[in-house]
Amino acid sequence: MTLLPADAAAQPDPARRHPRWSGPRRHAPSPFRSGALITADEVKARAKVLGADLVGIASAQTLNAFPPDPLWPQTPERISPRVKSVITIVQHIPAGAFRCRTNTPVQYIDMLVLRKMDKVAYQIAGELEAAGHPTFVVPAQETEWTYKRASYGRLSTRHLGVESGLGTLGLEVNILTPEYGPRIYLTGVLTELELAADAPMTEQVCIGESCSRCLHSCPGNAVLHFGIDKRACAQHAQEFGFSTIMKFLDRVFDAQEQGAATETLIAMARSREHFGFWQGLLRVVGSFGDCPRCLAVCPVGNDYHAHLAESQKAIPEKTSEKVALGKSRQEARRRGDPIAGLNDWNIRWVGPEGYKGIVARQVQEFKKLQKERAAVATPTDVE
Ligand code: B12
Ligand code: SF4
Ligand code: SF4
Repeated sequence: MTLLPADAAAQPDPARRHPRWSGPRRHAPSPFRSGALITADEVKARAKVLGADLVGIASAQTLNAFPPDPLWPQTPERISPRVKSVITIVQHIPAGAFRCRTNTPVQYIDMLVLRKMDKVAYQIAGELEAAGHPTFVVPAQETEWTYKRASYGRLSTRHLGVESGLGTLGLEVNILTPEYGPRIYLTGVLTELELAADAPMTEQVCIGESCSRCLHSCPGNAVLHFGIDKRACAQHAQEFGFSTIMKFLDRVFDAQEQGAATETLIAMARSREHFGFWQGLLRVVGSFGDCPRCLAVCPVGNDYHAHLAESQKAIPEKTSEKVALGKSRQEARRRGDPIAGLNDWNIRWVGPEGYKGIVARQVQEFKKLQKERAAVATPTDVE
């Protein structure tokens, strides 16, 4: 007689499941066994099977030794001294959303991308824990009230990405991956399991000052020299974010104090701003990720070469002032002027070797691959 697990009776017959059933057990069962050795390669392979687009591993020891801003250390240690490794999970934003007339499709799909990423991270955390290794996920978007006036997350997931060997920070401090440029979201899975860490890239992925397309496209003039003016960015990136809520409430309280009539207050509540908050609560749209311009125009990544090169070639926001600013920064770097984003501490995440033509190499390889594909295409393929 075969012994069945206790909940076997409750399980539906696998043969009778709907083929498109998408419950949590749709994937092959976890490969991790309690007491057995689990390697970094196995964890990465599993994350890919679960749907991660890219995955890398950083050592908690290194992350503790190199906080992005040492005055406000965003380190695993501050969350739990027991964490040994951080698995960085990346989900790319489909390029199609960047080909539209408005930003709304990106705003909506961002939310779906984050949802998928969280599911992958949650699943891998559960599987490692079931194999005996306590593991959890850090929030990918929320910030911590006590860190730098709530502008910092518990960990900087971009820096996790760099330390996990997945890319380097660009001129606008987005992390650029060779595969998808900056068009990604990232999260971190923190585990007490010791895993071999990936080596960070030493070559700068960002083309740098001679490109400056992110600077040209930025509606808020927020792109600094390997840095970002957060306040200026947030006005576009978070149209209905926390500071907009505060400004709205200030106006309502002022009006109330000045004895405004009930109808006036109701009219204020019927405003586009108030509607924006509701929309944000409902679906996140509007409360973050509103402005995708620096993501859309960055020429790094095969997704750009395949789908965006033509639609994003012209940058309507480009002005002669922005071009001049880019040039002056290029000269400043050539002269070796002190640049905060490239100082001895920060250069680690930008790529200490400088730009060595990764994007040009990528374009060549991409074109070669396209030619090969065209050559093997059968008549049915091209019909
Ligand atoms: C708060 C936040 C914002 C804020 C502030 C951004 C910021 N740079 O911190 C605002 C609203 C502006 C914002 C905008 C955007 N964001 Co945002 N954001 C976050 C969040 C939640 C926390 C950021 C954080 O903790 N930063 C940490 C610190 C280290 O960043 P920093 O101060 O810029 O870093 C520098 C300082 O440390 C500086 N430094 C400062 N002081 C000192 C002092 C010393 C002594 C030294 C040595 C260094 C130093 O050097 C660092 C390197 O430049 C993260 C998620 C997360 N948990 O990481 C997402 C995140 C960074 N955002 C993301 C995205 C996609 C965006 C937007 C594109 C959204 C959009 N479409 O509108 C824009 C892009 C803006 C840009 N170019 O940076 C993605 C980034 C993906 C990518 N490819 O990089 C993230 C990682 C979310 C995610 N989970 O994937 N964001
Ligand atoms: S998200 Fe928009 S406003 Fe912010 S840096 Fe990028 S282009 Fe500028
Ligand atoms: S647009 Fe150009 S300068 Fe800006 S991050 Fe991308 S490669 Fe770097």
